[in-house]
Amino acid sequence: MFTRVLVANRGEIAVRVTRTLHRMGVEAVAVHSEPERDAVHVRTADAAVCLGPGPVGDSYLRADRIIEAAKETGAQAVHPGYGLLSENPDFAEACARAGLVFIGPSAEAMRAMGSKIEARNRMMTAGVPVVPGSLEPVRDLGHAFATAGEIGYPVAVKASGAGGGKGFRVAATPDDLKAAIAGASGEGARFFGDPTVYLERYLDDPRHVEVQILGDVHGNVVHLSERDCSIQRRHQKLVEESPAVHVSARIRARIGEIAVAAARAVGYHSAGTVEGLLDGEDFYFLEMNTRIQVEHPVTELVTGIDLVEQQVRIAAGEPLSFTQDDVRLDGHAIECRINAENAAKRFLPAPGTITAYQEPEGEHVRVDSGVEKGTALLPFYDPMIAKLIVWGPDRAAATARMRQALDDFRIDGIATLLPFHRALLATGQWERGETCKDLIEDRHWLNDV
Ligand code: MV4
Repeated sequence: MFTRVLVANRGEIAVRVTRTLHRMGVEAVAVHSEPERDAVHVRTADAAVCLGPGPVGDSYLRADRIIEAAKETGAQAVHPGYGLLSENPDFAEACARAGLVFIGPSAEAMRAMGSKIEARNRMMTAGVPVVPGSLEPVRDLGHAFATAGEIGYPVAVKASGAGGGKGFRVAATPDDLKAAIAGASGEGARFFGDPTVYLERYLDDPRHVEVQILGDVHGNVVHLSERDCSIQRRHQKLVEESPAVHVSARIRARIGEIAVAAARAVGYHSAGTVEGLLDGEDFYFLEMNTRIQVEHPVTELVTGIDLVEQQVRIAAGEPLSFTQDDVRLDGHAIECRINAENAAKRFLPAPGTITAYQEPEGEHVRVDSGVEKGTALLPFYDPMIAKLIVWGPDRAAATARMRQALDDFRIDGIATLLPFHRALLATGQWERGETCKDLIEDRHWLNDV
């Protein structure tokens, strides 16, 4: 096992990774920007290296500085967290060249999943169901109209290099197709350097269901069941839960097997997520996320498995210590993302300084946070400052515990999503396990939270 690991991230995920490293008897090296030298994630680590000024391009995205920091401090491995450099295959390769273990999948697996068109083709070949549509890029408008006509309207237009909702448009009729392609292609070029788009059948109000998998370097792959992340605003997840509502044991077993097949198709090792759409009983592969995800704690609370510990053990070459049959689901877990945003003002980011901070406590209440009283929120970074995660024997009990914990959570000095979550979890739509799409995108009740 490693004796020192560099955590190449900030905020709550850096704190959370460090906590597991310490429990495993491994030292953690933090990295930070100049304005974050006193941040929680720096203080909890055993050593820290300053990367540069506040903007991520000058600090947390400086792969060269991070690798230098790991070498200087005697770390043997690098944990990238999520976002930032976590899905950058060039960074994973640069780590390897410097003699550092990248705690994540191979660069090849990341590249294979990075192109959505390539991923769709690989999955088709592996027998994994994908959303019906084209398996090739749109060549020109004439080709697009012909393909969309075969698929049938409405069609989804998606950028191949995209992920997480950028570069996604819907054409309800042929009249919308040209603009939808221009929109998706423009975003693909702008955000991912690739204007290539492809077409899928548009599913009306599907559920966003994703399966957590773990693979080791010896070829063992298991799934840890699914999460439902259907409650989103503009593709930003707000609430996640496990297990998914309205998923029977039979469907769970089937989508779990699909996810394991998807992971095997790219020789995947480490923790990964197979993201899909659930339309009635039909599950379709969308994309694979090759990192630890923000919402991983809900899976930890229903399986009792520490996913970061598993990532570290896998990176150290250990085989998985359990099989699929050993994975047991117990109860229900919910996570609310606590963003520094004002829901009443169209989720406008709310910078400022935290003047009072009191976390809820109690059995089966977990807070993963990277802030404290006095923390100044800087415009360069992710507005998600904490995650509130609870467990209960069933969904209703978990909901009741979450509502109490939301009431007990006090954050002063900035606007947060606490009032939004309190209001959302009190609705009948949440109680019935609906997707809450209409409730979040454009409802008047948000003006009061
Ligand atoms: C879709 C879809 C409907 N039909 N694809 C794209 C990015 C991913 N994160 C969600 N995406 C969707 N892709 C087809 N062919 C609907 C969505 C979608 C969505 C799905 C489930 C729950 C919430 C959603 C919010 C926005 C978009």
